[in-house]
Amino acid sequence: MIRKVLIANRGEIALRIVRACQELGVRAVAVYSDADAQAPHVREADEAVHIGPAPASESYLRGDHLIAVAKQVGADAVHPGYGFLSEREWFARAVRDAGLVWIGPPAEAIAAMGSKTAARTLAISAGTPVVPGTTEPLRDAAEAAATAARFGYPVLLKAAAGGGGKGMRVVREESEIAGALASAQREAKNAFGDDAVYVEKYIEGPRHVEIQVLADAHGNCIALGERECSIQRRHQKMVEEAPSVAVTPELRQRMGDAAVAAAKAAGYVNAGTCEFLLDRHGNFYFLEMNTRIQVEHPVTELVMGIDLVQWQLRIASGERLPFTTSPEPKGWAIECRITSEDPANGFLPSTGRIAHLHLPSGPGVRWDGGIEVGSVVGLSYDPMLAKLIVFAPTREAAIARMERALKELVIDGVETSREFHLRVMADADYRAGRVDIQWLESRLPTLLAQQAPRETRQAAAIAAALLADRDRGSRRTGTPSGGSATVPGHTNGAPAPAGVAGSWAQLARLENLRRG
Ligand code: MV4
Repeated sequence: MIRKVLIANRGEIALRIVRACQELGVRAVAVYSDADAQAPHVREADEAVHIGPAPASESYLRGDHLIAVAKQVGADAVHPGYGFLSEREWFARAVRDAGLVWIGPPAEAIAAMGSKTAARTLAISAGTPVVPGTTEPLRDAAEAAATAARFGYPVLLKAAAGGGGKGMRVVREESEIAGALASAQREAKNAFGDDAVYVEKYIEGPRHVEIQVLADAHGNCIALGERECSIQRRHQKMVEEAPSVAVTPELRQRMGDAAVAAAKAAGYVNAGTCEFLLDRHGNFYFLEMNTRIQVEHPVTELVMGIDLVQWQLRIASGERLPFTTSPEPKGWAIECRITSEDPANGFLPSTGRIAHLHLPSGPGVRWDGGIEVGSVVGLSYDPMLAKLIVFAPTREAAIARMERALKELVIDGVETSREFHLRVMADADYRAGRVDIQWLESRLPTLLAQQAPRETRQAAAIAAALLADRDRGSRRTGTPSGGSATVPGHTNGAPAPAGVAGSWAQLARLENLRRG
């Protein structure tokens, strides 16, 4: 049995893991850099250990140090979260070699899925459909041309060690292939220290649909339905849903079986995700397997009614899965990744101190966050501040609920993606489910044109903060200081002095604007 877990991560996922530990009666040990001394994941954990300066390379990425800390505090297991060291084979191995339980898949499964060509070979051996293409690296331009001709243009050159789109080149005709091969190899060498590049048929305009799997150490492996992840920009997902409008129960069954077969071929244990491309004709192709808990896991939790992070701990403790067949999703869940980025400014990361924060709540709303008032948002880590997740009986109701929750949300102090997410929710294509992996980037001009100027948005957030503060003040004193302003949700009391009342009215107009 696991009694104490060291959480080798930060932010919202560290807090998410703390919560799972506490509900299971397991002690949670947080670690923190200089930048995170006051962070919520540190305060909520049962213990916390300082691990170094802000740069991740000197704190959250120091694997050997993290293992030493785990031993020191008497932890018996390590949870890596996502990002950082979560998919480093050597770290999983070092944790195991230190006599600690690794809350994740075996190091061998991480290694097998780490190489895209090895993952393709495994999938093929399991009978899981992959995109037509090769599994051997290309030797030269002549071989590239011959192979591309065999599969037919357009083709996609991909780095064998790849991921995140690095070392990838679309080639539409033979005249481009030599140049594309050279640049893909150069980029792959720089990014991964390995210049191996192979060929796939290029699939035009597919959706990105992934299947959650859960495997125990006793040979049971089940699929937990799909997530629709097509709404992404530069390989960063912005909105995820479960289920997908494009997946029928029959397709879900086939994709689930294919994912389970691939996971079993890799000797997979714990939570993992098989990524697929789904084309317009309903054909699906295995791309790769993510050997970690993913950012978007909550949408699966909500429609499947299970706690994936708790199951990660239970599986690592040797528990058996209680089901042998895949459950069907119930209802609809949508997640918006709330980032400290300014969509109006090329999604430039925004920094600052959270001055005011009002979190949405009410029916079907979940906030997985890592910030609070006073949090300093810097540039040392990923700009994702939190995930806003909603759950409702139908997709239409879930979209309405997300719009309502985004309107309730106030973050003052940094630029965020909140308004942008409101525009996505209002978009006709999005509402009709007409999206693919190119949709968001092609729709950006339209979505950005609807955005209010930055000054207006900032002023509106400040207005919300002032109105909230006024309402708190009137509750404390029992003598409302408000004026004649009427804002839904903001009760106003007795008339205020004339000049002040006018200011409140202006603030109220700004607040209405903020709510879209
Ligand atoms: C593809 C593809 C089209 N055809 N493979 C992007 C990163 C890596 N995980 C695989 N990727 C893709 N592989 C073939 N044969 C299109 C993409 C792709 C993509 C995939 C999933 C989610 C977002 C994407 C954005 C651009 C390209």
